[in-house]
Amino acid sequence: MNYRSDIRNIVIIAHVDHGKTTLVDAMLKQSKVFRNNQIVGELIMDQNALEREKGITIMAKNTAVVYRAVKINIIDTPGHADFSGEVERVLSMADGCLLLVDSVEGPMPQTKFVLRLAMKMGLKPIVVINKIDRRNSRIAEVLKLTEDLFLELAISADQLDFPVLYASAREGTVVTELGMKGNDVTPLLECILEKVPPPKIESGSFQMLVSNLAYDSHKGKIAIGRIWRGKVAPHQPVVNLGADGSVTHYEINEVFTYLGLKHLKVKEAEAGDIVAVTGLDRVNIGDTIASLEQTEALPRIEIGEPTVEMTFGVNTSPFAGREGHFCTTRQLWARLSRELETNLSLRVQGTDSRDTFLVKGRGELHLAILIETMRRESYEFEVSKPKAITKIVDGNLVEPVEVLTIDTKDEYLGVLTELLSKRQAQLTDMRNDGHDDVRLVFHVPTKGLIGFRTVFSTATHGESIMNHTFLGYEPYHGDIISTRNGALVASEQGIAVTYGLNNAQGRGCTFIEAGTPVYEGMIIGLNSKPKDIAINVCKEKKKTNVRSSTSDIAIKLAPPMQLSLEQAMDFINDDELVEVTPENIRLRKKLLTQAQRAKDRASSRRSVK
Ligand SMILES: Nc1nc2c(ncn2[C@@H]2O[C@H](COP(=O)(O)OP(=O)(O)OP(=O)(O)O)[C@@H](O)[C@H]2O)c(=O)[nH]1
Ligand SMILES: [Mg+2]
Repeated sequence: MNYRSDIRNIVIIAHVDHGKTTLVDAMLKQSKVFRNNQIVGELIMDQNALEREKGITIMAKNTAVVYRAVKINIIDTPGHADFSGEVERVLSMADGCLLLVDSVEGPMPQTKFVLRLAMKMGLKPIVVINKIDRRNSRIAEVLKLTEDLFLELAISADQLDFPVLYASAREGTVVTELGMKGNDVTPLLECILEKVPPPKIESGSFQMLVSNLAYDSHKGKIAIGRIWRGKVAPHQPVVNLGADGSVTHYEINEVFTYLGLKHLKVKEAEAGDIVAVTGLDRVNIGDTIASLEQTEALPRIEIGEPTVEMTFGVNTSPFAGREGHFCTTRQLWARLSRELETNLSLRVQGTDSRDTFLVKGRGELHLAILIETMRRESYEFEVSKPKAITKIVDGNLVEPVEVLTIDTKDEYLGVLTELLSKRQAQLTDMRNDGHDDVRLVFHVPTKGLIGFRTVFSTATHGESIMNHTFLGYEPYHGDIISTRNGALVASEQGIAVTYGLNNAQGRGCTFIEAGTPVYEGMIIGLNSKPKDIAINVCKEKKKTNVRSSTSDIAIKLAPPMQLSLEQAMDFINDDELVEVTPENIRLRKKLLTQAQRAKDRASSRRSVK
């Protein structure tokens, strides 16, 4: 067995926001991959529009820096639990991992989740305690907790022998001992060279595992992955070994390697390196590309199962087709099928209705990001309330359960415990920092978390942070009864006017402004009572000849509560839908007319009897 001493492959893993992408910034900036006058900004790798807007990484991405003539291939991963599939997909490319831990927050559920994966893959870990510049950092304690986590998760003894570095990714500094003054990230680069094993090279001819796909309008599909054996060059004949055992012949078109943010076109790449190749138009993630002489497939990538599902259907509202370019079943299906190629933890299946598909993902955010992306691409469709996916194991109904961590203040303890107990959550840990900051840890079924984020941020006035990570399956605990109030539902099609909306505000709060087109069955607000009520928001004030003393006073409406896509998904009940178009997010009853809804209520009453 040979090694390639001129390469190291590392993946950066951590809980959300612990500073992975910022640390990559620091490595890129120090390795001078930018021109001196180039303004590069922050979170350079988070290039996707939604990543920039939300300030989170959604997709795992490759980059590389050169240090002392060694190329370090770096894979940045998302820390949000909903995108765990992205981490699972890329781990096999690396030999080592940088586990980042925030010096204040310490190890969080997702830290444990990703570290467990990395240990299972046998990656050599380097611990980086990050954000040491934070005022209330508790570095010694965080290190102790991290060591405990390793004791729990390490599979072999040598995994317990990990180096620890201290970083301020934002300042671009890393030190090996606390108290040292940091200048740059050199200690990190040195540590990677020294501790991460160089890639092993097996003898034999070309073999690579596809871990990612990209598209280019000129080059077509781009397959990205690590070469395990041999060499690859442009125009080389290869076979692609698919999931179903299929063997397809291709000729490699171009070969690229990474450097900074660039793809470098190369004449040849060798085992141990991470490359992007073009010319294979039917390749999928998990496939092996191999030479004609040795057509052996590598083990496929294992991805965790989805936990949340919802339907995506053709828009059936009276406003269908007005705002989107892509509105048909065929277009919706084609788009979802395309998504399946790269979004590995997503599943799509048909339903009883040919215009509706069941889409399954790793959490509400995973699905919300897909919906938002499609709407920006000018798709128009309707989605149902997200639901936790139950399954039958050994004849028993089981459901997904998660660990929920909440960082909050003492004063919200009561309200949070009450809200969560209704959602079948069990408090498993509670830590007070001696002041009024508290960390609560719960076990909660996924179904109890659906719609919880909105309630949570209202209840704690936006002053608390929640995170949840998949734990496993447990016997079904029974249904959770929705406690949402009824909806204010438009009773007629037209344009909402101030007078009509003012009437609606007498019943509850409204979601739309005067001048908004509405249709019968559209939800325009939240009732302050449990039942739905239909209201004509297009109704003008009756004109009379008699002037009353108050008639000239303009009505002042309270500002509408405008729901974001995620809030809308959280808000709706099972008999409701969210209509998503490039321009609007509308809420509606599934059954649009009052007559249909009355009939449905009557028949469900009968079926209960
Ligand atoms: N004070 C301080 N803040 C930091 C440091 N490193 C990162 N941050 C901040 O922490 C926030 C999150 O940083 P990111 O680099 O986006 O974190 P991430 O781990 O990539 O997050 P995800 O990809 O969404 O999981 C940003 O506001 C950073 O500016 C640090 O060393 N010190
Ligand atoms: Mg990131």
